[in-house]
Amino acid sequence: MAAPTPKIKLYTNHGCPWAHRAHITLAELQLPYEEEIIDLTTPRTAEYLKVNPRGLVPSIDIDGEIITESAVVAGYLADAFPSHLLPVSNAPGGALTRARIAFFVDTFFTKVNGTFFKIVFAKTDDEAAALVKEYVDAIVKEVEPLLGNAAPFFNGSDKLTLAEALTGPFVLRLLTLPKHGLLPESIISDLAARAPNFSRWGEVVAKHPSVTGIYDEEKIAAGTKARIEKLRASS
Ligand SMILES: N[C@@H](CCC(=O)N[C@@H](CS)C(=O)NCC(=O)O)C(=O)O
Repeated sequence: MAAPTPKIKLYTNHGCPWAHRAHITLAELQLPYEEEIIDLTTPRTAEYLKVNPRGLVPSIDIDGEIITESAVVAGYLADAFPSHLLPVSNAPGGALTRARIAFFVDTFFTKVNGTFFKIVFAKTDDEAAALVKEYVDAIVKEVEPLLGNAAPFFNGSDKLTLAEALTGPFVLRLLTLPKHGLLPESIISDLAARAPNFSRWGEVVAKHPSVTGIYDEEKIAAGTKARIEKLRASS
């Protein structure tokens, strides 16, 4: 008998890359869910603070259990509904694949991604160019070697894995925001020249329907531009 479908409510905001991780995971798992959009421009309601006392998105309510923090939400869903995203740890090779995915995600976020929004919010072209170099150097050194066997997804997988569910929102922004003038276009050509594995992988990740699903590129670009203008006006 098939397991009963869980009742899932996702508290989210479509502009948030962390919340985007939960959307990708739910899409890949083909789990139906209701969503509640949390307005991040105003203080959180007392009702939402009961769901997540930190006031952040995403959070999920799954059959009455609340789970917060995007990596925990995505990891929980991937564990609770075993699929191509993440092998169970006692499957042959399962623990090793899980370790590889965990290391890849840790590397992307501890060695590379911190520079990303610094580029977007750089105050001068020179500052942006130096940060682009820092970003590309880190990809070349830390991430490129981990994507040698991508086919086209992480670790030889022909389907998205949890590695892409967790990094995809940022890869998508990296590859789409340059055409809106929010990152120097050179970041794309530098990556193509110096990190071919990453570039090939990034292209397929950024086109995958589960990754593009909730992404409104024009709206994200306009929102980011407005945030930059606000920051400049206040500094
Ligand atoms: N570590 C958190 C970060 C989530 C996060 O920063 N969400 C932002 C939106 S992108 C948020 O809810 N911000 C509301 C606020 O800071 O008031 C996670 O991974 O879930």
